[in-house]
Amino acid sequence: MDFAGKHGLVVGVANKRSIVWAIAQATALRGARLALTYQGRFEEHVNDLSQELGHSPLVLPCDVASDADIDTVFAKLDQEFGGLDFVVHGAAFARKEELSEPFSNTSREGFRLAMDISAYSLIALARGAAPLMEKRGGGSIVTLSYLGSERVFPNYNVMGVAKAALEANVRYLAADLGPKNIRVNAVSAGPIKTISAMGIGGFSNILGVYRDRAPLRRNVDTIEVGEAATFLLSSAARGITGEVLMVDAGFHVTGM
Ligand code: IMJ
Repeated sequence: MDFAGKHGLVVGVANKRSIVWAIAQATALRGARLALTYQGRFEEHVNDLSQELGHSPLVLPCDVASDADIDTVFAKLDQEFGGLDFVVHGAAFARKEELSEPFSNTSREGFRLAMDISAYSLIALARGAAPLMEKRGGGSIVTLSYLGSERVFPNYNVMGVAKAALEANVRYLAADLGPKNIRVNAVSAGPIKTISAMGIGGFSNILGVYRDRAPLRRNVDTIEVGEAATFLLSSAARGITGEVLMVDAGFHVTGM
């Protein structure tokens, strides 16, 4: 899996525990030049982290809820990279209330926000990336999902609905952009203690249940999720699109 001469955009890095940070490291290590975007409050962290990557990465602000921000990012990438080979999407957000109250209390605004940030943003990024990828004869887009898209997990609530929409986005984008040789896939990771797990009631218990029941009898880490994503981004996966690749130590196959 060689990324020499390849250019990638990585959206959704919060800190060094982020799954997308592991993907950034894995691709940069194999030769990719990256642009990392950050959402407002993560500027310092992402700036500091970027210095650990090779190939002088670009670091740009991007609120995925803003079409103007997204337009600015792709204009800059066109200028600096002259095209784009891959995109890594790891943006997700739901309000605290939606992740703690009964699901039937999900508010209209909470639903809209979770869908906008966690699902719609993949469509907006794919649309922006497509013309730059066409200049390279194609590209690969990878997003991050979770089994809560198909099964009910306590408190995952509106994020489960947003991940279901995200996985449907993967299939529809794969069909739409496939003729341009642009592939679109997701990695569905097992639970990992990242900033996205912070303040989630009973998260240690969830990790324990996965460890006990998963065929591999352990949890996964960001390095192995990063390497699976790197595979999907690489030419080794050139025949794969519209897929959701489970990286969860096999947990999803278990019945009881
Ligand atoms: C999140 C909530 C409830 C159960 C959960 C999770 N399980 C897992 C997660 C079982 C694995 C983490 N996950 C897969 C997510 O997609 C998390 C998304 C998320 C997390 C937060 C926390 C802080 C906040 N908003 C959030 N929005 C989305 O304010």
